[in-house]
Amino acid sequence: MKTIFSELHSLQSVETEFYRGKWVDAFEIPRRAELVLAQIERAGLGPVVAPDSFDLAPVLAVHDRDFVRFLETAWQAWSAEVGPIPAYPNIWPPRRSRMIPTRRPGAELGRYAVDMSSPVLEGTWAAARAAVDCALTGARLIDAGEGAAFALCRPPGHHAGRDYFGGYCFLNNAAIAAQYFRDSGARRVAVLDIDYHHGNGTQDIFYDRADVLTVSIHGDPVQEYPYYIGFADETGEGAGAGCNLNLPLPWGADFTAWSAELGKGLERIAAFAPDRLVVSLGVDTFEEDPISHFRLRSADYPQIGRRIGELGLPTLFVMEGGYAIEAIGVNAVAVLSGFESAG
Ligand code: OKP
Ligand code: ZN
Repeated sequence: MKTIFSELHSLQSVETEFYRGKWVDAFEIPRRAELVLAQIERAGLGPVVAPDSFDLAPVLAVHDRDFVRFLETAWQAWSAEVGPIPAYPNIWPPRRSRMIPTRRPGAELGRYAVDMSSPVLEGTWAAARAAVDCALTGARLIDAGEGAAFALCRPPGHHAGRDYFGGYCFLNNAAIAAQYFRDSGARRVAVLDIDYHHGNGTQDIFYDRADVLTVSIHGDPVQEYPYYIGFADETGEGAGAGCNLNLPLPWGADFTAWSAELGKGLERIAAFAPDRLVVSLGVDTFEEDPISHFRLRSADYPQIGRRIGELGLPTLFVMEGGYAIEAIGVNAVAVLSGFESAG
């Protein structure tokens, strides 16, 4: 399959992140994408192509207009007031706030950011837009008849909701691609999120929708980020009732346990009979991941891809997490190769 990749990802780059009360070496670093790219070439997965440029319409089809305008202008406003230093929120609106716009970039940052994981830098908007372009180009390739494509997106996207960002994410690449599929004629689209962390942004975006099924296998939010969302009893609302499936697992879950949840997710997707599948591909389920607590091994990843491939659906893979630097390439490409072995 083709990989869609943009060098602009490297514009989102910080040395450190705030983790458990300390500034530590950042986990979500440009090298992650470079190592996945290197493994794609080593494994001969297929051609690597640059993304096409899309306008903002597909972004605005899932994200709130004021939120998008904020992200686009945040660096300019912040750096004009504070100087050319990374913008981190340090204040958030209390519950029941009236959400009246302010004139201060720091206050606006806290309105839209849900945590300190996603600093706004000079190149953040360009990097986030390039990641969206990768996902949309992959979707377009699939609409043109490719059976599968891999959007090597960075920064990741699945924690970005309609009007919020966080968890290393800014714009929800997978959700934007899923909506693009709908707008280009797919009647039903499924999103399968196999990143270790719950795809809260994707759930948020499609929660009241019957045309997009969202399925996520993840660390139980009672003990894992994003904590406040991702519980098993969140099943969708309104027209979307029954169209969200959360499959949380406790810390320490091994491939046997994980695999059983994958089976439930795949069964639900098959019953939904979508025209297109988007896979939020995180490999932070790996036993050596530094911020995660599942116990999958490298030998498990080809099987994951093969089982997804057995659905027989046109499938767009979108890169999300994975922080065990030495294994991210091998594990991510193993899923993709496994998928192709099912075809
Ligand atoms: C992004 B993706 C918890 C720190 C959480 C943010 C994690 C974002 C993961 N102690 N930091 O889903 O891989
Ligand atoms: Zn993750």
